[in-house]
Amino acid sequence: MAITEKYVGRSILRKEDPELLTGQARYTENLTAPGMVWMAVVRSPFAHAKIDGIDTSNAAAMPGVVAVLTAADLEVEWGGPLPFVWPITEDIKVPVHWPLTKDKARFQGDGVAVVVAETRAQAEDAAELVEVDWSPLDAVTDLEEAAKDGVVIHDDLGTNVVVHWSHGGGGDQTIFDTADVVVKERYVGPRLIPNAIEARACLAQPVPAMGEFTLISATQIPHIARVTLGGTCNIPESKLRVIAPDVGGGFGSKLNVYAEEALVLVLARRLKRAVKWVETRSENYLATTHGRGVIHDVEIAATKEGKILGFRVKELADMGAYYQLLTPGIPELGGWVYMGPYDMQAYWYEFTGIVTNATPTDAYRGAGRPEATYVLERAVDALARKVGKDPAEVRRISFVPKFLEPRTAISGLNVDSGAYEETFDKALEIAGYHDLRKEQQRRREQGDLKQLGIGLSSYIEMCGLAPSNILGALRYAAGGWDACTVQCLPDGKAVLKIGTSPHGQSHVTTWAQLAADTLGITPDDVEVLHGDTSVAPLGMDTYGSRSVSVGATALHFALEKIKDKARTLAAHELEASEDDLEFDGGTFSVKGAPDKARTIMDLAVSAWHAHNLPPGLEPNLEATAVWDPPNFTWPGGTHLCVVEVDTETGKTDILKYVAVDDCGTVINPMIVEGQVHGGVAQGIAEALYEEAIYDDQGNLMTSSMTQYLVPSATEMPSFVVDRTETPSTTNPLGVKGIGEAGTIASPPAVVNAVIDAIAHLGVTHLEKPATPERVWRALNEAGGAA
Ligand code: MCN
Repeated sequence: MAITEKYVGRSILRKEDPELLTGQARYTENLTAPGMVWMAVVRSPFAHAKIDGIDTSNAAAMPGVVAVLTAADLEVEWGGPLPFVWPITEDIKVPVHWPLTKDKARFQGDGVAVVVAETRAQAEDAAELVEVDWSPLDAVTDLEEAAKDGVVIHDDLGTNVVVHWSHGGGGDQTIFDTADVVVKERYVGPRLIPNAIEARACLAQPVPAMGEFTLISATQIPHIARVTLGGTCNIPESKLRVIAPDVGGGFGSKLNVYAEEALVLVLARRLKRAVKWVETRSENYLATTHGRGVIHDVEIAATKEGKILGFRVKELADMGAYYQLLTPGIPELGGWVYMGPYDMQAYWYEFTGIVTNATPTDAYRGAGRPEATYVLERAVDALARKVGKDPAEVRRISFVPKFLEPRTAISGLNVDSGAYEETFDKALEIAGYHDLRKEQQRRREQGDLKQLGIGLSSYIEMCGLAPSNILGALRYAAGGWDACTVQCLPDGKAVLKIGTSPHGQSHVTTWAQLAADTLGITPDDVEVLHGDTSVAPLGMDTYGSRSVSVGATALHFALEKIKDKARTLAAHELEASEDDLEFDGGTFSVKGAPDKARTIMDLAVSAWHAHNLPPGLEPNLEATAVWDPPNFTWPGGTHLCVVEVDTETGKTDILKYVAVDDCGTVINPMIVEGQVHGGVAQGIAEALYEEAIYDDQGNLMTSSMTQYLVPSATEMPSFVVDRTETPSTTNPLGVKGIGEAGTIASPPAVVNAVIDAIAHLGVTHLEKPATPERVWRALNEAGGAA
């Protein structure tokens, strides 16, 4: 008997959790290998300094030290520099990025040598004794200063201004000259430092006789790492297996291929021993990519009633000292969504990428889209103030009306579907918007010390990366497809080998729910294997909220293939025509004769013993599908934040946070809520707490959690999460991504709320993070402090 119960759409508990919650997870840091040695990296203490010489002798003499090697020593090992796969324009200038730098350090933390020793402590102690003869140079971390080329970071490029990309505009640009109202604003978005619970770690194991290597890495992208590291390290792809075991979060920072992964591989080859490296939290702050780091000049055009007509954006984006895997592609990704959910007639976006003496930037949850949403939603509030309207009203009259078929946006891409006013209305209703405005008015009139602010943020995002042909047109080196193999085993269970690589997103549970519904079994009967290029060789990994839209759709098509084959087999066994079979809940039955039936799992047994197969049918019930999406998916929604700002101290307390998102059809509501919770927490951190600060010598001042304020659960409000479901037209499941939505939507909701609380006291602008000090200063400057 097949199970007829349906699992999709239900909040079933995570299959991943028992292992994680009982300490049986396999993180890279827990893993070991026979004969393993440890690597430590010697990093530059200077942001910009010439290397006049390196003396390794003291370090080499330390107990347990196996090797001390510099860039010059390792030169012969490389097939090429570290991978950079997104040269977004033909004339982009590409800084050469080797795993260790030879001539000079270009950011604090740039690696110059490695020490390999029998233990981690021995390697780290000896690394401190590597003597580098430095000649410090002037450093530049300020974007506008760097653009002046007073200090040039890459001599061979001759400039720090490395790329200029423009969307090319959409609609009628004269609107910015003729509109009733044009509001111009400048917003500065500081760098953010990703803080996954597990820092990075990698372990390379060689099989010297075979020239083979296994790299175990805390990565989001085992498949992409395999292709690209093969090139950097001169290892044929067929000889390199990459395993991402349990990975403790990434938030985009592990969507990268790092120097340390390349280094452990070439050291394993050279030393013929397994080599391991584990990042310390301080190293994580310096050597793992940062996010954001942008300055935006924007103009929003509107009618005098506040109907938005156009948005024009010029962005400066901090690339850091080198490109990592995707660096200049990140602002470009945002370049397609600055129109948000609004029906505009004119659009312009351009950005200039600038190299600085700071850690390279790259993807950080949202990657370009939080930057876009932040400046648009801040500008919408500024516009509302200018025309004297309620910010809710300005949004409501500007939304694109509901559409259920693809619609071409002013930025030129096709949006799959959208119902922005529905999420908006729901958010306002849940929050009790009109009562909140009354309460705000009451406090204003009474001159309360604690003023109330209401912040809105309506957003869309472009995720489900991505149609390969569009990626190609955007000059990205890889495709955007994904894959899944389904094996139905004779014991009534199924195995899925999936191409995505979860690190907190619950793919094991979600994929099992989908498979269980088709196969007529329970999610517990489904084993989901991932994150190992030898087990699931086909895949493009996890980022860009793509896994459900692309990867689970590949599962859907693999299940369709299984059904097709099972139908043929069922017809054969039941001596019926395929057309006379009905399929429901994992069972084929003959129309009108429900007793004549075969479950898919019965047929898996038949396919296995192969005693009586139709001619030509292969003896297995197994299928692989590779799916390349025809479009992105476009979630949207409205977030609403209610804050209380203490006008004496500048401190903000969040009283209420309402998130109404639309990610199309939902597979597991509990997991979707969890994704929104995590994303909103990150966005609140961005809005109120987190900011990477460099001094004028390029020293990272926020180099640990004591200075870089990652909020804890106690700083978080209780979130009210709701949704609408407008199915995507991009895939047959109707799903859109949700992994980044919270981070994209929340920062402007929070900052708009803080400004809304004190705008009547003269504060109409604040930069992120809106710390108590920043708010207090702004209130004092405006003369509005209590
Ligand atoms: N889901 C669903 N129905 C939908 C959409 C999603 O049930 N319509 C559920 C599924 O369970 C799915 C999960 O939500 O497993 C996330 O799906 P999706 O939106 O496709 O996102 P990805 O799995 O591709 O995850 C990537 C995304 C990104 S880009 C970042 S950054 C991020 C994030 O997910 N980093 C995370 N969420 C994270 N969560 C954790 N715990 N840790 C991170 O590092």
